[in-house]
Order: sequence, then C-alpha cells, then structure tokens
Amino acid sequence: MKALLVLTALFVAVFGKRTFEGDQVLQITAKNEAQISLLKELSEQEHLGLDFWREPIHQSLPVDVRVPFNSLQAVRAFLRYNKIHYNVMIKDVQDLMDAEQRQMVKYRTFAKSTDDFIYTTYHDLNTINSFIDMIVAENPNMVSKIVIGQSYENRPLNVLKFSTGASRPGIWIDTGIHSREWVTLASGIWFAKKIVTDYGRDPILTDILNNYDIFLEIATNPDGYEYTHTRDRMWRKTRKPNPGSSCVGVDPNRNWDAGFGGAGSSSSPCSETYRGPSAHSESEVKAIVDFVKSHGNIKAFVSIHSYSQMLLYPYGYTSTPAKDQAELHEVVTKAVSALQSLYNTRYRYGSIITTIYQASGGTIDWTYNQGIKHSYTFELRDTGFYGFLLPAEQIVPTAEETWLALMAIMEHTKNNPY
Ligand code: BPX
Ligand code: ZN
Repeated sequence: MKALLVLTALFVAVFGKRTFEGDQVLQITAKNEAQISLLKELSEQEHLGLDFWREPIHQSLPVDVRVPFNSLQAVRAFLRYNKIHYNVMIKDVQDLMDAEQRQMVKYRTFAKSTDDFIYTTYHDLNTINSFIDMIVAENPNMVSKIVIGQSYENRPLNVLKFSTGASRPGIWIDTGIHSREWVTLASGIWFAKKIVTDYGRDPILTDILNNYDIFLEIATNPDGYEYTHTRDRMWRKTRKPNPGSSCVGVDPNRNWDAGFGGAGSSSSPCSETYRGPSAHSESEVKAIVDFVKSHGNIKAFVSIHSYSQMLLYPYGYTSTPAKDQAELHEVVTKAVSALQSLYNTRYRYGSIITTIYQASGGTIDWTYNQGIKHSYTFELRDTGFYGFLLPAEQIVPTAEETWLALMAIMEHTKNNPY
C-alpha cells in the first residue's frame, strides 16, 4: 500500500492528473456471509489498491469496487476461485471520465446570469462560486451569501441564505461534503435556482419561505472538490495532511461528535473513512457546528450524498432507535413517494444503521442529538451503473426528483412545528 501510494503521489506530482486507464468497476454480488467475509479479506489486501465504492457489509447490497488495471487479473482470479459472482459495472473508468471532461468542455460558457447558466453539466469550483455571486446579485431582497468559515486550504465556506423576513427558524441543506459525489453539487445549484424561481409562484414553497429561512451550502468540501477537478476525480475526503502519514485527508462524514471513534469509522489516516484525530478536527465540519449552535433554531437539516438511492434518518452509530423514529419514518415514506412520482426512481429508506451500515461520527447523528428532529441524509442516483460518474444528462432529472422529496420534508417541518 505504502509503495503504491508513494507511486500514485509521484505520478500526480509529475503528470498532473491521476489517470484510471484500464481500471474497471466490478459489481459483486455475494450470495452468503462466507463470501462477504472473503470480500472483506480482499479489501484488506492493500497492495491491490482497491477502491470500494460500496463496501462489503451484508449480502443484500452489491459490492462495487474500482480495481486498478494492474490488479484486475488477480481480483478476477480470486473471485472465480471462490465462485463469487460479479459483473463489470464500468469497463474502463478513464473512458467515462474522458466523456465527462468532453461534456464539460463543450458546455463551458461564462454565464452572465443564472438564466444563461448551464444546469445540465458539471462545473468547477470557480464557476459554482460565480453562480453563487450571480444569484445573490440578481435577488438582493431574498438571497445573501454568508461565509461560515474557511477550508483547510483557506477557501471561503459559502452558504446561500434564502430569506424573506427577519428572525425565522432555519432549514439547512448541504451538498458535496464528499467531493467525488459531483451530482450532489450540481443538484444544489439547481435547487438554488428553483427556490428563486418558485418563490411567489409555487404556493407551498412560498408558504415555506414566508416562515423559514433556507441555508444551502453547495460546496461543503471545497478543497476536495477542487482536487477532484485538478488531480484526482475519485477524491472523497478533506485535504488536510495527517502528521506522521503520507496519506491526506479526513472523512468529513466520520468527524462529528456523535459516537465519534466508534465502529464504522477508521483510525487509519490512509482509510477513506478516517475519522480524524478528534471530533470536529476538520474546519469544514467545525464551521457547520458553530453555525448550527450560534443560529440556535435550525428545524430541519438535510445532508446530501451520492450514490445508491436512499433516504436515511438517524442513527448510524447505534442501533438504538431515534426517539422520533416513527415520525421520521413517516416523513421519509412521504418524501420517497413524492420523489418516485416523477421518474419512477426507487429509493430505499430507514435508519442509517439498518439501511446501509453502521457509521460513527456522521453529520446527521450529531444534528439530531443537538435537537434537530428533522435530520436526514440522501444518497442520490444511481444504484450502480455509473456510481460517482453519473452522466451529466442525469443532473436535472436527479435534481428535479430530489426537490420533490425536499419539499415534502420542508412542508412536513412547517406543518408540524416543535
Ligand atoms: C450516510 C450518512 C451517514 C453515514 C453514512 C452514510 C453513507 C455514506 C458514507 O459512508 O459516508 C456513503 C457515501 O455517500 O459516502 C457514498 N459512498 O459510499 O462513497
Ligand atoms: Zn458521501
């Protein structure tokens, strides 16, 4: 693993952008616990350099793994020898990334207004920041930008505030806390435009915004997002170096003070789920913690990830049910049915620990324990055709259907004050 990491680092330093030529994503379906155990053993073979897009947890969910070209033969042999079934989910990872880049270049324009802005492509961090400034300038009475802190690399942590009156309770939405989950940021941009378009036209949204402020952090991990555009499309974590390790970054969805350090998080800086040296060690996380505490009246908190099509509520660190589980379950049931009504996209839903896996130090476990009853996490499209490399044609449909679920959550929050 060390040698591979050093080589990868060297490669990036010399050639700029990490490439994934010949890498494949395999979708593995284990048929019993013994096969899951074998897959876990496989994942510990660090020299193979495997990148688990979905971890082996239990047999009900497929395991998606990006296999570097040089490890393909060994992994295929291992699977065949153990009679573990798999399909090739992505034949050549670099081909998909190249298509994504071509698409971005083709639609790269310098929009002068949010009406000209292209919602059907992915954008880099600068373009997202210019979108934020445009939407603020165009809607001075409703939209403002607040800077809740700085990232490790000193980028501003920008939050859009949509507000039609003073001292209202708040609804929080964040996207992009995991930087490779690009469709979440693209959806966040679309949500911002949707809010300013629908206010005064859609009676339900108008009612929500006449009673609540909406806070939207689109680039929640800006250093990571910039890195996915310039160096490594598959970067997930923050970009803070880890003392004593050559591995960089902390998983910002394991860094919160809710079961911090427990099962479903790693103490190894090289892990994709490294929890960090202490709770709230990441400035990107601490900024939200400080914001939530100082605001003091956030009534709904929604943190948006991708992929696997799920809508989840606490807890992730414990199997003790949340005390509001019945109501939260009712809300996600409504939200998922609204989402499905548009394009028949099917979501799983339930608590984090029962629906995906145990995960400690997650965002919404902390917000829930702070007293924000309506704490939810989305995992947007898809279920394992493109994974993190969701084609840009799916951005707007994904955002549209997700918006219906968000509206259901916000409407429930408004109608059930607590
Ligand atoms: C979501 C909320 C709380 C705890 C875990 C999740 C699942 C999320 C994660 O492991 O942090 C999955 C993901 O969005 O990161 C996608 N992925 O597996 O890379
Ligand atoms: Zn994520």
